[in-house]
Amino acid sequence: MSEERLRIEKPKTEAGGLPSVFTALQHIQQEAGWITGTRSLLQVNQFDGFDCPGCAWPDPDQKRSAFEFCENGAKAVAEEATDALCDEVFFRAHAISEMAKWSDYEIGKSGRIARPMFRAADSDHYVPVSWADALAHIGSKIRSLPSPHEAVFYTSGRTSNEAAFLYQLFVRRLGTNNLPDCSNMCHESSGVALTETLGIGKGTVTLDDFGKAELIVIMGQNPGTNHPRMLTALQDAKKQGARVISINPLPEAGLISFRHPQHLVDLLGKPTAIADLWLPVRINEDVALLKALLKMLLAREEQTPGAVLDHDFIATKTDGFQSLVADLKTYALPDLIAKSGVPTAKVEIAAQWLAETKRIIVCWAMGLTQHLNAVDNIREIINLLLLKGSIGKPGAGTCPVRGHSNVQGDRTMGIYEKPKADFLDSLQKNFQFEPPRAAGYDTVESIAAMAAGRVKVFVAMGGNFLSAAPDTDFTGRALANCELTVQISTKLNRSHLITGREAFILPCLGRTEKDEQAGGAQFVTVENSAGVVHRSQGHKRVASAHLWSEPKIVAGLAKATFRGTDGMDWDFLISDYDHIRSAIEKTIPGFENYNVRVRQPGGFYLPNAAREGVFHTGTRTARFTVNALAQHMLLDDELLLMTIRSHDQFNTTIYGLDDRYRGIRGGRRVVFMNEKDVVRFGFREGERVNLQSNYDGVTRIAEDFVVVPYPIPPQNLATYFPEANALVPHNHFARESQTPISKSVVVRVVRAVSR
Ligand SMILES: Nc1nc2c(c(=O)[nH]1)N[C@H]1C(S)=C(S)[C@@H](COP(=O)(O)OP(=O)(O)OC[C@H]3O[C@@H](n4cnc5c(=O)[nH]c(N)nc54)[C@H](O)[C@@H]3O)O[C@H]1N2
Ligand SMILES: Nc1nc2c(c(=O)[nH]1)N[C@H]1C(S)=C(S)[C@@H](COP(=O)(O)OP(=O)(O)OC[C@H]3O[C@@H](n4cnc5c(=O)[nH]c(N)nc54)[C@H](O)[C@@H]3O)O[C@H]1N2
Ligand SMILES: [Mo]
Repeated sequence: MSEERLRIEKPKTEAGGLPSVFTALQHIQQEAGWITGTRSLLQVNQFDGFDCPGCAWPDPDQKRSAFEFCENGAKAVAEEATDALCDEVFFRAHAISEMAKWSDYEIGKSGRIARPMFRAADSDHYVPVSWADALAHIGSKIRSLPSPHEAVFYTSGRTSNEAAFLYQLFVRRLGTNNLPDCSNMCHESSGVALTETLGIGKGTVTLDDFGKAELIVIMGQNPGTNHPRMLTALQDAKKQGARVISINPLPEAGLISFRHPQHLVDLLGKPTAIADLWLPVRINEDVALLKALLKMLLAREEQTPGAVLDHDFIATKTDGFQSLVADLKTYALPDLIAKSGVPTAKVEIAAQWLAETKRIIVCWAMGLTQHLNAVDNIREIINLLLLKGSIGKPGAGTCPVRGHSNVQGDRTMGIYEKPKADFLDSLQKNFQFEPPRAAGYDTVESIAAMAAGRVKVFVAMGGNFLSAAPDTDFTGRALANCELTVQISTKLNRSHLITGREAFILPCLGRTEKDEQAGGAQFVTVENSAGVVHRSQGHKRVASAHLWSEPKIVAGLAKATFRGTDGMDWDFLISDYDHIRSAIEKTIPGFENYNVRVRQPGGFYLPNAAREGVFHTGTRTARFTVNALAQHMLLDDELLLMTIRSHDQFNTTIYGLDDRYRGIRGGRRVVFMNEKDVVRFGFREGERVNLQSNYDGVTRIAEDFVVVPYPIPPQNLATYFPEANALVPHNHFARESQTPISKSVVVRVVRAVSR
């Protein structure tokens, strides 16, 4: 992509406001036209409408306004509701090798995929294929594999509960747990740490808790861009007197101040300041910072015994406190603070606020989960909350802010390569088959297995595996090494262009569209970040008559694979999704009376023991843990790179080329660098550079980035995902959760030779 139009402006200090309104309307108008677009927008997050395909931020339980969406939700809706169509004429006109040269932005603008398409071996074109032929071909290929473990079934987190449940049932009936998902690259580290320490892999807070909290800490998360509706919750919390601390290498406009784009008073008056305190931590030094804060809390407790820690909670509900105290004694406070990079005075204010409050919420996202020691990051947060007794009471708790709108629900439905025995027992009992017990491949293991030829068939329920996964070239070769790749998708992306020897695109309905099955119009259900299960129903006319719903596609795959030998009535299940929900109800605890409760406005909460102060861990108590500091031995010319999202993208879907809040216009190949490093390396603003990483003797290069001096800690860099994924080694990932190290890649920056 040419970066000739790139403009660098001053970063903004305010999110929302009129520019949000204008941008939202512009995307809607350009993609879907005024009438369809506006009609769709008015159904977002309404009780009888569809769940926003953007993020997983919860909706208010009771009162909803007519406008329960944000600027970026509007972009997500516009992206799907586009009237551009990627049909057989399009595929005839464009060879696959030609499209592979387009930018992600250009690929995404091709429109909605209109019908099933097939790429034959050695062909450079997709051609139309009927559903019957496509499914028969895929089914026979899967059947012919010597072992079911030679197939991998990926899921992205937009898939509904109904589709996800059927998908895992199909895959396990086939005989494998090869069910990697986007969560492996996302909040896996949170799930692992939370399960170990609190006995549940999900967060504990509800939207209501924000109004009751005294202190909200936001770590490694950029809500102004990625969860804009969270700013409303923060604004309300602040009106109730809560303080907000942001812990982030970047100042992030949305955490500085906010004008609610739908409140006239806000648009005309003063914006609400969001973070009362910003701790500019160095990339991946959160453990050092948290340890410093823990030490300061213990010191304050010694000065005023009983005033800082919740001894009662520690004594009755936790274990491991003494080991934590002993470990903290081995560190010198000044060393920890120096390592964190945060000025001492700021750390002291944070410690004081933590000391004097009792109802604390900690929110976090990808800034903590995508590092070698990501699980440690989250365990250290738990240490903090446990010291304060800030778990299992109103206005306090954990808030891992989820990404995809149903990523949490997909896990609840069993999309997981390491399913629990209870879940498999339940499948066995209800569906009369012997489910596979051995763990399957997660995302990074799937890549390695495809590269090594151990996996021959790759099926993706949504997502864009190639661009989302680390190590783009390696992952591309791994996919190309497969005999067959199958993508179930709404829109064209790079994973359709780097394929196995043969490839299919199976086009599906999106969230916004009407879903008619034999039993009439259907709705699906999803689970948000707060564990609320609710319905989602699109009302828009389908983009093409050839589209199938995701549940119908899964049923089609299962029927074509088993050809009746599995004794399952897949047609019955999909004729009315109530039947799928009844099957879920029988299999998974917490879904009692599913079909009735999910029809109530706003749905229902799933049980969450940790929220009630009950911890299903090995010891039946919440667990303090001892974690080591991050170790980065950077050479003088090495820097630590985080790959982050711009304001104009949803993961690998690029809505536009601006990152308005950070002052970037008209381009994406930028690298944010501390002013001192710019000078130290002799670069200038706007200069073109290449980024290089080197792991285990393998050099990876991403070319042609523009240097942008920026308020980021020294020796730290930021650039956008997915452009920089080529630098992320596929075989370096978080210990315990195997999440790629996308937020701490060691790189060198070298001047690009002018062209
Ligand atoms: N509009 C929009 N919404 C989205 C998405 C999208 O792409 N676009 N993606 C969705 C998905 S799947 C997800 S997972 C979420 C992602 O939501 P976020 O996690 O907010 O996304 P990132 O842009 O990856 O931002 C990471 C933040 O962490 C900070 N950070 C990076 N490294 C560190 C570190 O070492 N320590 C600390 N303390 N901070 C660090 C970065 O400066 C940045 O502010 O958003 C979801 N919502
Ligand atoms: N370097 C780096 N890499 C990262 C990250 C990072 O921060 N840095 N973040 C990671 C994270 S948090 C995540 S969650 C992953 C995201 O990984 P994925 O979930 O695999 O990627 P997405 O870009 O969200 O997928 C977009 C595609 O989904 C399809 N799609 C959209 N809606 C639907 C639908 O309703 N049904 C179906 N079947 N398909 C649909 C469209 O074809 C679209 O092109 O990326 C990860 N990769
Ligand atoms: Mo994510």
